[in-house]
Amino acid sequence: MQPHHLRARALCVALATLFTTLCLPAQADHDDQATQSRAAISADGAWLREPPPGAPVAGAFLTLRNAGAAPRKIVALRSPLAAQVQIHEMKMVDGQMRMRELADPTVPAHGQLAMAPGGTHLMFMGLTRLPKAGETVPLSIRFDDGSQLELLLPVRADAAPASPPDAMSGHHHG
Ligand SMILES: [Cu+2]
Repeated sequence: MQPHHLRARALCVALATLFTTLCLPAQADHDDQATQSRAAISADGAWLREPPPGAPVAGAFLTLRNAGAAPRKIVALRSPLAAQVQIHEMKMVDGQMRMRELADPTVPAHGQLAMAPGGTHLMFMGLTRLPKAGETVPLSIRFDDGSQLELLLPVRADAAPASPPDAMSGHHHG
């Protein structure tokens, strides 16, 4: 009898997960925040900086929080807006702020991975078109446990550059 019980419980969990997944998009329409699936990871404060005309890249920012007891590694980032999406970190090299791809981006257990202007950020590279302030851009983040986060990033103009000259405008890659 024991295996039977276990199976029934597993089904319950599966249905609960499905229900949550089905419910969330409606909510997302209201607050244009993250739509998330079964991951223990959630995202907030997500936005994409409206790039200047002709820019090949756009920066985006968000905070990923991990409610789980295991660290979650990001294994893939995808958006219809860009040929490639990477996570970059800022490093001071020879007195110059440079950015480079973050190796093994991970959201620590019961911790967070914060991305904000001037620091670690998402870089949309090879833009397929120029996003405009007011629209939203889809981004999907896949983790090493197979879970996936589907986000809609509002595009915002960078109203007040906090620290001119903004390190982001340099865009030194490599
Ligand atoms: Cu970058």
